[in-house]
Amino acid sequence: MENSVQPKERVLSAIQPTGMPTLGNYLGALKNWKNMSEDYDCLFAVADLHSITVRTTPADLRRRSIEMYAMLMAIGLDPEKNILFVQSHVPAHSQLGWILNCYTQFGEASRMTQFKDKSAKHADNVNVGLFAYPTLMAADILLYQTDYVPIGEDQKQHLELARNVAERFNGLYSETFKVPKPFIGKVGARIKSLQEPEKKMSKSDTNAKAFISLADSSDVIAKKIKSAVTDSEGCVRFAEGKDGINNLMGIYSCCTGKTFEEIEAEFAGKGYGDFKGAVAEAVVEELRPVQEEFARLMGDKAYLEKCAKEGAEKASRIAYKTLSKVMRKVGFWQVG
Ligand code: ATP
Ligand code: LTN
Repeated sequence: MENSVQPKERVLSAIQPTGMPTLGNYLGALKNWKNMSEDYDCLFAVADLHSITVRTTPADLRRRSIEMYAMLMAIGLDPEKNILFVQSHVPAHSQLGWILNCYTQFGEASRMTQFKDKSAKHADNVNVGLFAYPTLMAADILLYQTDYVPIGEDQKQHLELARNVAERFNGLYSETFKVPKPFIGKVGARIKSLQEPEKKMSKSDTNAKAFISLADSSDVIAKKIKSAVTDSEGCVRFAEGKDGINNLMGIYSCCTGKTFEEIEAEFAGKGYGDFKGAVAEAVVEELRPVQEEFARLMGDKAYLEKCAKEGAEKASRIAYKTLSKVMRKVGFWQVG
């Protein structure tokens, strides 16, 4: 229908500034963000409030937040076309997060596997924020009446909780929140650790050989891929029990656009050495333009600040509409 301009559907996602993003974050999340940014009305956030659930130093938090913001722009997200903002710059997130805590059951939050994993990993600091992490994430999403949330598979359970909380609130009062849907890319959804390929690649892994950081040089990338754990079969094919090779095939496929069949044909009769060399080259080529743009942006802090300020203003305008509706429905005394 030529004459009716449909409003674009809305997309929101966020990433924690807990370190330089990894190839897993990039292929599983950020690249999808870029792909969606043309066709949807998008908001992307640096989830700094979430990142203090794990202890960090003030200097690291500040630097990593700036770096993550610059990285969003470096992967090609345009601050004029998308809303790029930092979560703590929009207080409505904390405000709605608190309210949603009161509409989420202790039992359902206790079932979150990320909470169980993170409390085992940081046994000396199992704080209430870690437990309430998914309700703050629900607030991030629900404030913007979001249609789709691009995430890696590890966040599916959190999104399910956000949907349940939204439905519960809508049922108790009246239609307030749009119930969001997950958007999970096919291949990059779960990039694995290079050292323990049964685990996901994670930027907070203590073993730097397990992940490729978007800041790694070509040499470092090649070395890490060369030392990736594989198996003794010596044949490049996707199969059960070949987690290491499956993972490298996934990475190669994401970077080159080739299917698994094409990759198997390309490396038929060749060893893992050849294959790893090709994977390294493909990753280096994929990351080169991102790294160059990142370096340029980090040299212009004033511009980054200006964009973050404008992003927060645009996000706040949308967020406060939902927040005031929620506050009215709950029954808070509203004056003025
Ligand atoms: P941390 O190690 O600090 O817990 P993380 O590397 O797991 O962090 P997050 O900031 O929690 O990354 O996630 C950012 C986005 O990247 C999320 O959408 C998440 O689903 C996605 N993601 C994280 N790790 C992977 C991975 N290995 N493969 C694919 N997607 C991933
Ligand atoms: N919990 C997510 C980061 C995150 C997020 C969000 C993702 C915070 N708020 C809202 C999507 C939508 C993570 O750890 N990957």
